[in-house]
Amino acid sequence: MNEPQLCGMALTALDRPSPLLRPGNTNCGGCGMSNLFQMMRRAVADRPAQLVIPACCGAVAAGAFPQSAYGAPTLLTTFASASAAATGAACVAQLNSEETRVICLAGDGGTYDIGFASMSAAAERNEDILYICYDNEIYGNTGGQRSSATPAGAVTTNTQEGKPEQKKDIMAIMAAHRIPYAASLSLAHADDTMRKLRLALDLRGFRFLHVLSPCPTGWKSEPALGMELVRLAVRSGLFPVIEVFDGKRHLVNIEPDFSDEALEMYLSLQRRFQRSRLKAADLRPAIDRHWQNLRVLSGRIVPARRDGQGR
Ligand SMILES: Cc1ncc(C[n+]2csc(CCOP(=O)(O)OP(=O)(O)O)c2C)c(N)n1
Ligand code: SF4
Ligand SMILES: [Mg+2]
Repeated sequence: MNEPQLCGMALTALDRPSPLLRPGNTNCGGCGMSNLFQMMRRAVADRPAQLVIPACCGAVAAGAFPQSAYGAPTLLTTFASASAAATGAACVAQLNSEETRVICLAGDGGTYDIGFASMSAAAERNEDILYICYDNEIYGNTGGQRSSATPAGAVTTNTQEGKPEQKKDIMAIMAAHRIPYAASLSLAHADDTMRKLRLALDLRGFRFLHVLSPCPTGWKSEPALGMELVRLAVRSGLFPVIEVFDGKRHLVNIEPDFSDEALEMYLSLQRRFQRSRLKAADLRPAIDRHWQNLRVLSGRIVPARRDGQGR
């Protein structure tokens, strides 16, 4: 008997029948993760690839078996087992002398919180995995609870007055694992993002990419404004676009202008910050401290500010 036609589902890492994430999936309009997949598709091109996705909106987007929105073989896992499953897939590819890129795609909940232990362990073992965290700063799939990636002041379903704690610095945490490559990606800066995606796909060992991923549903923002929000986050210095090689060599890829106007705009375009009435001046000291540290790490002299305080 013939095998059933699995509705165009990719069966091997060499299959690339259609986009990595097909249209008509369940993602909300304006979802940053959908944009990321369009860029990943172009970066992956004809490289053999396999996806590993723990619980998150990306897992729901796959749809119900035997259909799949993904144009690559996809393993959906529990939070805790994603990096372990990706390790297994990478080992099998190596044993079979296959060039398969194993891409683990997880949300901030799966990365910063619930899947952190196995992700950290895979990074420490330097497994041959490209791990991509799309960070919408919320547990989006379960209705919008806080994660440790949620920024201070953001209202979520379980931080009704705005989250009191700061966002974790995941790039510093991953750099401390001394993995071959860690980079933060701005979806609004396509050239830089495509370069980093291709580089990360071709490197070996554990590579970590951190993507700020607009979520109109959780951020209470207009779906059409996602890329503008990312641009404002980068311009204001809120989201540093950097890369770190072997946990040592730090490079700043996009220089912000540290505009308070951009920061105000970023806050005002998202209703999640409305209740805490956050202003640029509330965030600026922490942004300055973070950049001061990045300047030291990247070996750049800290330029004096006009007010003489240095940045
Ligand atoms: C161990 C465990 N705890 C909780 C859940 C419920 N759960 C499913 S998806 C999700 C949120 C995931 O958030 P994130 O990883 O940021 O992805 P997003 O939904 O934002 O895309 C949660 C809490 C679960 N599936 N397993
Ligand atoms: S809830 Fe947010 S992350 Fe999830 S599909 Fe919708 S826009 Fe995307
Ligand atoms: Mg999330």
